Amino acid sequence: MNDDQYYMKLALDLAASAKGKTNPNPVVGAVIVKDGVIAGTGIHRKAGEPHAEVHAFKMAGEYAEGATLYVTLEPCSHYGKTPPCANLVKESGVRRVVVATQDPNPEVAGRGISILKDAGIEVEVGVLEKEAQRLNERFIHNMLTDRPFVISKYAMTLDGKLATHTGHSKWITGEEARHSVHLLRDEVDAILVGIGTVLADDPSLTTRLPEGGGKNPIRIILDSELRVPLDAKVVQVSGAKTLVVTQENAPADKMDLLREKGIEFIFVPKNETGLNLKALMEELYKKGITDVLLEGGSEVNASFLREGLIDKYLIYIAPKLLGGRNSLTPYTGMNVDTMDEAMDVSFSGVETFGEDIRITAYPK
Ligand code: AOF
Ligand code: ZN
Repeated sequence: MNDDQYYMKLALDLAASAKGKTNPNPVVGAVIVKDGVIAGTGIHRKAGEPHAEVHAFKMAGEYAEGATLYVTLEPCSHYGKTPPCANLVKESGVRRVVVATQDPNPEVAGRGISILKDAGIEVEVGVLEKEAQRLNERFIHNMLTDRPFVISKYAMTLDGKLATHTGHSKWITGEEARHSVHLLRDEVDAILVGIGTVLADDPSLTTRLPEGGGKNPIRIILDSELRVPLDAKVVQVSGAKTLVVTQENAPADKMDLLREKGIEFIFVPKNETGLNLKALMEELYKKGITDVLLEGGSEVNASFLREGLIDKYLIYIAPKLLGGRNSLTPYTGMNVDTMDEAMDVSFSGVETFGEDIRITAYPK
């Protein structure tokens, strides 16, 4: 690892510490180095608050003169909730700027880099670029598609089952794996499940961390026939907002009773395969939802897969075998006839949680 990579890695680690806390903004870290000494560090902590560079320059003070700035995302060039960082960098006196990756925000998209170059600052782009893009995969996806980033998460046995043939599924994975799921819930804006999962498991879909704290994502229930029971935990357990996705002609009296409980509705038209999920995703993004943890069941998972709406897979695998001719698998509703029609993914990593493993994968 050379010096540039070393300091960029530090900036990326700083940025990563704010993952899930900056939505809809990206995570960004900045490090200012003068004569081989770190003079300033900064993290963008929350949308609406100062950008990473602002904190780093505040710390560096006069040491910024002639220094190198390492920043994980191109300094911004626009007036958003905060003024352009490129101007601040230009006036700081830094001699060199190392950027991991360009900002995909159409309001920036290279303009920040141009401002710096035009000011005679030496700019290098692309140091640890892949890592920086992975770290902001959610933000980049939002900017390019105007849709939330969808993560398909499920826990299965080593023989690919989500439950026994009787439907029993508590628990497939152990405590450590389940804890990691609560950390995920704390990071995302929303969790989405189908009504089948609500009826079968009655989950509360809240974030429960033993160390306390944590934020509850919005609970989204796909329920085209409005079958959600009034005594379901997603209705009764407070502390998290619930959005029910149904059709405009759903029974008004039941909607009124649910509204009294604080439930909100999104109306989405049906198409041949069920609710129009692309339309739903666009609607959710307009409401400010930037990422969705898709937590099943296997029919809803299959609908998202068929529509090409899954952006990442987090697959927990427990060292257990269940068998069962008709036991559910993660995407039961999808029927592929021949191998050449299979959905291809690429594995990107494997982690261990107690006795379980988690595979991270992306669509190919
Ligand atoms: C940076 N450094 O630390 C961040 C940047 O509304 P604002 O003013 O906060 O602007 C948000 C946009 O600024 C965001 O969409 C992205 O393009 C950029 N974020 N840029 O130079 C930072 N967080
Ligand atoms: Zn900025």
